[in-house]
Amino acid sequence: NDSYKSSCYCKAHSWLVSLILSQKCESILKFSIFFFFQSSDFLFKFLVIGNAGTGKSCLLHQFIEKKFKDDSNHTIGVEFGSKIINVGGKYVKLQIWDTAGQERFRSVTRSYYRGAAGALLVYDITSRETYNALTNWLTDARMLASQNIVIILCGNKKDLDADREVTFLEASRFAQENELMFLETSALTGENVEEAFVQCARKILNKIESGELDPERMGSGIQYGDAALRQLRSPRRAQAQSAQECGC
Ligand SMILES: Nc1nc2c(ncn2[C@@H]2O[C@H](COP(=O)(O)OP(=O)(O)O)[C@@H](O)[C@H]2O)c(=O)[nH]1
Ligand SMILES: [Mg+2]
Repeated sequence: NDSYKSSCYCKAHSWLVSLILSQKCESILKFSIFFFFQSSDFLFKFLVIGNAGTGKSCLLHQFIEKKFKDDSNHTIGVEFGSKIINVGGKYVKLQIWDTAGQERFRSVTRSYYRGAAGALLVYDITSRETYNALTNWLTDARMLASQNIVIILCGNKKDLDADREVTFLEASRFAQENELMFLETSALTGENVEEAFVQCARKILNKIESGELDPERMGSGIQYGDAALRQLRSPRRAQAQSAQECGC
């Protein structure tokens, strides 16, 4: 009976080893490598704001999944998405919040805005009404998130040029006057979608590097990622810190 048990253990063990070595485990291994080694330097909270129907959920979906979300349900959508991007050699994890229908009732809460570092402010190039609403969205973002929030204006549905109601020139003037970056995007074709998020993240990084933004300030919408924390905990920094603490 004992020898039967040990042969079973032996078989289970060799099965486990062969499973680990088999190709089936390749994806698990890849995932673990990504999980353990692709750590981020920073984490930014992002918002996607603008009138309902402008394509905010589709932009988020296109950015995360790299495909167009073609079910047109407004309320059921991605409410939250996150993605790590490489910006000039730094890994930045974006935590992106989508209003997911709340904008219809103008009940986007204060907590939704709180501590956001960046935002995509979206209008629809085929709808002047959505463009006219931009000032209100902008006021809310600057008042409820932060005066320093970095905003990129996105004129979405660029693919529907024939139905355009807002010219590129007009919107770029608005962006300039209000210190916004500006791009026309298409969540349908994917044009400029990744660029919008990356440009916004790059501007935030530049502001951190120039000292204009302090990631350690409460509510900055920025956190150090695990890679940066490892650097912060490096021996040289620890030495400097202990020297400061002991007053030598
Ligand atoms: N042609 C075109 N349609 C789009 C684009 N983005 C979104 N839509 C459509 O616009 C509608 C509203 O999109 P949705 O993402 O739900 O808007 P939200 O309410 O701002 O989140 C949907 O029917 C989408 O299919 C785009 O870039 N081009
Ligand atoms: Mg939506």
